[in-house]
Amino acid sequence: MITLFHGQGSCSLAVKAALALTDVDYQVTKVNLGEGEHLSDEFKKINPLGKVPAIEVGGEFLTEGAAILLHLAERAPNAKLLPEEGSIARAEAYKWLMFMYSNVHPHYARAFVPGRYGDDEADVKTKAEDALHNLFAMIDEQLGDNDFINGKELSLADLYLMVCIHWEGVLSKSITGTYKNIARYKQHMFEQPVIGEIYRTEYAN
Ligand SMILES: N[C@@H](CCC(=O)N[C@@H](CS)C(=O)NCC(=O)O)C(=O)O
Repeated sequence: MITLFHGQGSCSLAVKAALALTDVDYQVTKVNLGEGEHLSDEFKKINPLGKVPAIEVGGEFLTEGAAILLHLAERAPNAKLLPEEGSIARAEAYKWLMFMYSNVHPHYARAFVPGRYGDDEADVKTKAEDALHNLFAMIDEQLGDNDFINGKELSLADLYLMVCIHWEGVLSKSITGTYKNIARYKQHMFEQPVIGEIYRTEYAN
């Protein structure tokens, strides 16, 4: 049994989607970010950084979304969350996963909570939004006619990209209103039964 510590609407949605795509036994424990539960002493025993996602597996805690996703892909190979081991396609999937985690996510953090990153919040947010649009323009180009970020097959990188698109409401210029390949991609992802359901039910309870 895996327990996912999940913040509603947060990057841990990628892990929630990955778990739902596998045959792994899991349960979700909600961490209310709005009420600061992630900053409690109790949660900091799970992740000293006070961030979601985290999973508990076999009495051990694992943090960092990318590490968790990669672990799930290894643990549930039947779910085919990554292309064939050793292939260039798999390396490309890693690249896009890291692209989201190390480029896109940090700029979103600045757009969501600019006051953490500088005294001139408007300036921090504007620069973050500009950087995000540069990154999404690259993603839009990569998507081209592809159904998924890596080409024809879904991979872990898509699960994280969906979260990054889902956050577009914090931006003054929307992503799906600006990039037509991304808009088509989002629609296509919503039509995937498991992923569509995860997003449709995320705010249901
Ligand atoms: N590098 C971490 C970043 C996790 C992260 O930033 N999580 C956000 C939610 S998307 C969070 O818990 N934020 C709470 C806070 O920073 O106060 C990972 O990829 O797991």
